Amino acid sequence: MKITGIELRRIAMPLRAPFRTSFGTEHDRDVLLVRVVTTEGDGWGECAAMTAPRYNHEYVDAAQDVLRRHLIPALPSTVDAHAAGRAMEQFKGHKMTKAALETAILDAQLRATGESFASYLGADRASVPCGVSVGIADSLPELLDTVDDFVQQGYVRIKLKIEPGWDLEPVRAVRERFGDQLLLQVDANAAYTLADARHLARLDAFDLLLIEQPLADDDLVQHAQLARRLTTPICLDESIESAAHAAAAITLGACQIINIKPGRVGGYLEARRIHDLCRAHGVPVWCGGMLETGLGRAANIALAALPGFTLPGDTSASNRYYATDITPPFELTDGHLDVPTAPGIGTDPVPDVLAEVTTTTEWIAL
Ligand code: NPQ
Ligand code: MG
Repeated sequence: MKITGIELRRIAMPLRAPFRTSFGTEHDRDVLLVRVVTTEGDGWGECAAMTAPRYNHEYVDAAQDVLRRHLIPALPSTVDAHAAGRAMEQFKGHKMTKAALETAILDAQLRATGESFASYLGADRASVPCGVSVGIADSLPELLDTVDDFVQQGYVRIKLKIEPGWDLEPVRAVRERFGDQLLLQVDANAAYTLADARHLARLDAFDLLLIEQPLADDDLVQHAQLARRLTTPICLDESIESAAHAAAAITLGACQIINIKPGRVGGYLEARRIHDLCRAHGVPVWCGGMLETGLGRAANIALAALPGFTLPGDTSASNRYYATDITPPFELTDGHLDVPTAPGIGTDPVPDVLAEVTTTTEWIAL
């Protein structure tokens, strides 16, 4: 497969409601889309990076810059996803950016051979159960209304974003209102330190599925120390950027569960390696989310259908975040989303919608 050119397209997607986490409040999603044009057809990839380097060090302008200056020029003239991955290894970091390019190439390659992401990755289910991530609210009544709405919509698991000052009370309120049967977990996005261990242990009373990324991303050893002081299982998100990190975290006892986001770990090939490693070690995994449009969402749903994804993911419906998605919307049926079966990622942008949200396009001829 030869790439003739690559389009870097920036789109601005207004969020239906602001999304607040321990690292800030987002009102719009500024997304970089990569479209590779090859001798065999096109392929799409979506970059998970945010506008500002708050979740991790990556940000959208940096992603576009490193693609243009380094990653795209390093691609071999004949390429597939594995060859692209190898060609990009010489550059440090920028996993979300590498993932977007690798995904676009994998999409083109699979569309050309007529195979779906789900089939290629090894999915064994036709639909996946979905959870939803609930932002930090202004008040407990507001939070309970929001959670109630998601429960009514059929989400099978609720994740509450927490931070110091918004942790025990919201969890207690949701447990009291919705009962012990509700699958409930929390995500701190690295907002605590080991000095908070005694406080975090008070969450043990609420029978949570897990606590996600309580401590700093580079603090595997302290996560292992915290794990010994909690009965609530620790799940790592930001800390895991590769299969090697996953192996280290498991060996150290830094986590009992791993959140796999293909962007964060450099693409679907590395995501599958982490899945395989965790499965071999009996470590449950689930698919995280980065407020993807339908393009990123489609591929994530395929990944979430692999056998080791034994916990519901943040693979919510399109309308969780967007009034109008750039693809036909993913809609919940009985708390599940259907895994796309068409070749490649299995969906396409709607041209009119895509044109409407596009802010810039850059064409790089190869
Ligand atoms: C997480 N996602 O699991 C992330 C963090 C996150 C669904 O909770 C804009 C773009 C805002 C990406 C806010 C969920 C975001 C974002 C939070 C990702 O940690
Ligand atoms: Mg997280």
